[in-house]
Amino acid sequence: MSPDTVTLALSKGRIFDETLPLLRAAGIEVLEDPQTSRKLILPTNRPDVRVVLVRATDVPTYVEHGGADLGVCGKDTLIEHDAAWGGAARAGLYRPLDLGIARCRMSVAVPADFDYARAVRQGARLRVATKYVAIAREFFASKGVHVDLIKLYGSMELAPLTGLADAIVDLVSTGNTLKANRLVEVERIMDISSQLVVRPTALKVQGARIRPIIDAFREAVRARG
Ligand code: PRT
Ligand code: MG
Repeated sequence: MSPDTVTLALSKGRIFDETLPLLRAAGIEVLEDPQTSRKLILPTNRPDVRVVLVRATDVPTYVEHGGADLGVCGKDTLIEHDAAWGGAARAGLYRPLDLGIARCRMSVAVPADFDYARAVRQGARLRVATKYVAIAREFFASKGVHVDLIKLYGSMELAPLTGLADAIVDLVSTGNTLKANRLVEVERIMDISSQLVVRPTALKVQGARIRPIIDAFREAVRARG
C-alpha cells in the first residue's frame, strides 16, 4: 500500500450511504457510485484518499492487516471479529469513534406462538439460530439459559419457520422483517451502531492525513447530535 495514499474500507449499502455525509464533512467526495459502478476501488476528489468496497464482515480484517488504513463497520461485526480471535479487543484495531450511523439493535425473536418466557422459566434447552454466535453465546450464558447455537450466514428469520430453531438472534431496525415472518422480539440484547476503526501503525505513519479525517468525522457526529 502506498505510504502517501489513505485507503478507507466501506461496505456497500447502508454503511457506504451513511458514511458519505461524514466524508463530505471532511472535504472528501467519492467520485463513483457503487450502485452503478462495478469498481471495487473508488477514487475521491482527493488524490491521496481512496475507498475500497468490501463485505461488511471483512472490514476489520482489511484494516487490521493493511488492506485498508481505516474503515467503518457495525459494532456487531466488531464483537464477532474480536471473538473469532480470542475475545479481547484486537490491538491491531484502534476504535476512536462511534459514528452513530447504521443504527439498529441485536435482539432475540421467536415465532408468535412460542412461549419464550415459559421456556426460559422451565430451564428448557433452546435451539438458537444466528450469524452472531459470540454475542448470542455471551447473552444466554449471562442469563443462565442453555442453548444450542446453530450458525447461519443469512436469512435467520427462516430458521424458526422451518423447525430448524426455536429462536433467532438477529439485527432489527424497523421490525418489518420480523413482522413479515410472524416473529416477535422477546429480548433486546444491545443497541448497535457503526464504529470508525483505524490501524494503529497507519495512524503512526499517515497521521497527518488520517487525524484530520477522524477530527472532521468527530465534529460532524457531534454537530448532528
Ligand atoms: O449483507 P451482507 O451479507 O453483505 O453483509 P451484512 O449483512 O453484514 O451487511 P449489511 O450492509 O447488510 O449491514 C452492515 C451493517 O449495518 C450491520 O453489520 C449492522 O451493523 C448495520 N445494520 C443496521 C443492519 C441493519 N440495520 C439491519 N436492519 N444490518 C442488517 N439489517 C438486516 C437484519 O439482519 C434483518 O435481516 O435487516 C433486516 C431487519 O431489518 P428491519 O428493518 O426489517 O427490522
Ligand atoms: Mg445484510
